[in-house]
Amino acid sequence: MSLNLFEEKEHYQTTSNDFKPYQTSFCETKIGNFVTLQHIMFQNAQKYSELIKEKAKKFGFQDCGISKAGFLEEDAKPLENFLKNGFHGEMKYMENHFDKRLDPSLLVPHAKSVISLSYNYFPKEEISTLDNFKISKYAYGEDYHEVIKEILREMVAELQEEIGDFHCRIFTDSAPVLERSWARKSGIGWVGKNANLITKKSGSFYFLAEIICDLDLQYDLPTTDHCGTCTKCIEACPTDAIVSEKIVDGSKCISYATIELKNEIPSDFSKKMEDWMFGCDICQDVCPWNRFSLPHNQPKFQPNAYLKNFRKENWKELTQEIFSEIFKKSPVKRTKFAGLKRNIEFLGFEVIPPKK
Ligand code: B12
Ligand code: SF4
Ligand code: SF4
Repeated sequence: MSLNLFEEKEHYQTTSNDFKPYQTSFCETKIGNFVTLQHIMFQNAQKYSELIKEKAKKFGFQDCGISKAGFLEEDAKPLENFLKNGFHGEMKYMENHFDKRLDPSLLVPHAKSVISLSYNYFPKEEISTLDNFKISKYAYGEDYHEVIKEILREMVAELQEEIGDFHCRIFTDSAPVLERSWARKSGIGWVGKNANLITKKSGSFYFLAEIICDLDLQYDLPTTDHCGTCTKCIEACPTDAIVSEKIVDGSKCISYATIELKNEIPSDFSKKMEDWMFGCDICQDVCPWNRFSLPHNQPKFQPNAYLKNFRKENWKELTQEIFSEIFKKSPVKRTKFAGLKRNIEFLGFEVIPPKK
């Protein structure tokens, strides 16, 4: 609609020499309408953005930032290089939808805005690592895909009640969306040297999610990078998977080997796993910004009694039945029983000192 009014304005400018009085007043009214409409659109964008951020807080999101949907120019080359170098290993899905990954309007028709959200998963208490295999903090409780999507659905329903119907799709690690790039663009944090998105006030132990919608909104600006001269994550990574600043060779990452890889774990990982049986938190645990992480308050992310009490011996005796019981709703389901068993067997019972 605004485009039509804009065309009227162009018409007024090019034919202004032979105007008859009544035509002038007609066009002036149109320009007046155009300015008024623009003003209303601006006010709505501001009002809706404020409302979205209020709702994000109400629904428990840690941060919310908004970007204009469009082509992610700066990220095209890093993504291309990531794939060219085979850093995705056997994650073949990463090769699909290259264009959609860089431009959400190809994924969500008429997309105008990307609302990025972060959801804290930092636990109050860590599971003991004494005589135990390690599991990444993000996998202590129920599967975040389910938990966050449910929250997003409720949040969108409330927004639609107040704003009126708008078209949108919700995502969390569930589609070809460069989630860290959008979160960076909308100022939630910066991409650390460990490639994770980091926020000054809360570190990096949070999930990312998006609402991609056809609303015109008010857009946020990226924040600054606060890694400085620190290189703790690069030094601590036991497999040297952080090949350069902000670039992780996924195929070398323990998270990939224990979760994504379907085949045998390559011998290159031998004696480097530091007892991680599902995921890896090393490059985040050593990050000074994670001193500011505060515990989440999502009951569904609490570990169950098995996870709290199991020790290496128990994991070694794990059966399909117990696996199904412990990980009924957990993201660990992704590896299946055979995958977790493979990881545990790979780790064996060696005690490997952490990398200095
Ligand atoms: C594939 C994948 C993996 C792979 C590959 C990791 C990787 N670095 O790409 C593996 C299995 C190894 C993995 C591991 C983990 N993952 Co993962 N993963 C993904 C997934 C599905 C896609 C990521 C992707 O597109 N990678 C391709 C590269 C090119 O993209 P990128 O790293 O996101 O993009 C950055 C680079 O391009 C970088 N960059 C590099 N050079 C340059 C240069 C310039 C100029 C610019 C501008 C940018 C830039 O900046 C981009 C962001 O702006 C996302 C979900 C999603 N759809 O986005 C989750 C996601 C990134 N993972 C997540 C998590 C939590 C993890 C783990 C911490 C889990 C764990 N504890 O085991 C680890 C962390 C490992 C690490 N240090 O990165 C979260 C990250 C949350 C956060 N705070 O950042 C995400 C967003 C899932 C979610 N919805 O919460 N993951
Ligand atoms: S998650 Fe672990 S293996 Fe992967 S980059 Fe970080 S420290 Fe390295
Ligand atoms: S450990 Fe240091 S270099 Fe790595 S992400 Fe954190 S601040 Fe940046």
